[in-house]
Amino acid sequence: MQRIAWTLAAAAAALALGSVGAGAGPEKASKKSCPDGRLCVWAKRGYEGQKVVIRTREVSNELGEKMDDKASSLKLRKSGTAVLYEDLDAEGVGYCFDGPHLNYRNFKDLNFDNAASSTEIPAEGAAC
Ligand SMILES: [Ca+2]
Repeated sequence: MQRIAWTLAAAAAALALGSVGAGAGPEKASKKSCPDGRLCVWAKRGYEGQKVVIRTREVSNELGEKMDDKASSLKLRKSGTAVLYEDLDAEGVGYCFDGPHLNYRNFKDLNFDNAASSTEIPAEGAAC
């Protein structure tokens, strides 16, 4: 039992050292990263600026409530398709972003910059 405890402590110490030792890099990277199982949307192209992290697959107005008409890039770390809608409650024009592990760095290319207000992440694709 003692040995197991020591091993866990060593592993925890190694993890702590790892994050400290890497310096300022990880903090900057984390602003641009997106955790597994989430859709992350940024206010600026290239995964910069304010970030909204969405978990639910259901229609959600979280994006519109926190960052309405500002979305400019996204990462999808979830299976299925992320759909971003122009208006709240999945209304208006919708754009599909297929996953998993999908990145889209500039909505301007879609003529959909600074427009999205709601999201949905159907597991089995979407019609758009
Ligand atoms: Ca909108």
